[in-house]
Amino acid sequence: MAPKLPIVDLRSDTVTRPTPAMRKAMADADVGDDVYGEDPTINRLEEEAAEMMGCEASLFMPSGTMGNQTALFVHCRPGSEVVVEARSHILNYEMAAMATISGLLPNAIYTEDGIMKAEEVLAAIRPDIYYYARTRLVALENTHNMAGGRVIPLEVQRDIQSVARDKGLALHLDGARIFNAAAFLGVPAREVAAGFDSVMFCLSKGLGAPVGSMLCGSAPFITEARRVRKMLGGGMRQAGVIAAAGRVALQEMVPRVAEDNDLARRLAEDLKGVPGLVIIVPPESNILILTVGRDWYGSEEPGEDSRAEGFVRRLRAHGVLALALDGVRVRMVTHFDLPENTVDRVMQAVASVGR
Ligand code: TLP
Repeated sequence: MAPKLPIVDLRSDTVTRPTPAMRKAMADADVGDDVYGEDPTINRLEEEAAEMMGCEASLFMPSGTMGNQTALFVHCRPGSEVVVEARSHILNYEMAAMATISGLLPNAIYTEDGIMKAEEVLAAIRPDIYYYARTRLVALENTHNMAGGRVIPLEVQRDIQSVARDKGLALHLDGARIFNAAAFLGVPAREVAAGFDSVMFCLSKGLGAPVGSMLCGSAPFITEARRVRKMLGGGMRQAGVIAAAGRVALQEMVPRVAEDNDLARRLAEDLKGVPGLVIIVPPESNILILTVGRDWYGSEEPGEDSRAEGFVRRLRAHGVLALALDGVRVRMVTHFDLPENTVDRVMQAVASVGR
């Protein structure tokens, strides 16, 4: 591994740098033109990813967003609806792509904890009356990023899948951090991926690859997805140089994501004793979201516009980076590229910024 970052960068698990093994694999990669299907490293990565998800085939994507949006485009027709949880990434952080690219409307279900129940999904599905849009797809997010990294239990997924199947809907999983979910549940990732028509997961989040996500599904689905990826400008050429890092990510980094989940849990244990900070849910994976109390971290300084931003700015002065999500919520995400003493560093920083 490269020397640990001197700062404690908890803004996201996307901030990790490729490991020495990844850099070596990148330098040594066999490559070809992937638009002709001739990049051997990409072809191997696609086989390995499909196998891990228990799918027939997979496709190397430049980003998770392109993976999700390609899946929606292939599964749906313009003018139809997609059932999503209200805080999902697909709805909130993909620049309205489902509307602009695929002509889709979200049908958002508001939940307390980020976990939709089968009855709620059933109630959201439009009846077959001519003046309604057709509901075409249900998308789940596991782990659920903005719900504090919550893991959707497998039985909840199965219940939703059975409702969706019954109604003839397609099912997509945004599994950007599927390996963190699998580690929490103590099952192989293919069990979390089971029962979906398509699954997207990221190589560039907790697994440390510099670029890339995988879209997995049946062979006919992936054939279509390959066309859509090209249409979106995502056809890549000798991208085996980056796929090589993705292969190392799958081989070497998957087994260790449980450590990231554990670090988030230990961080929460210590932070929950701090007055003025409330952890929204005990972390199940590598994401921790807390709310910042006004009395403790409210700012009198000019130009500071929110407690969360004020808190984050003060932490930064102590070498700890976190992400202000809105006026009151702050996110911290654990990953392998953090120093050994991360919990101590965070606690020291928090102690020095308090009232
Ligand atoms: N999430 C990123 C940012 O977009 C906020 C992060 O730091 O968490 N699905 C989920 C659940 C995600 O969390 C993300 C990225 C994506 C999809 C999109 O992946 P990319 O960034 O590769 O397009």
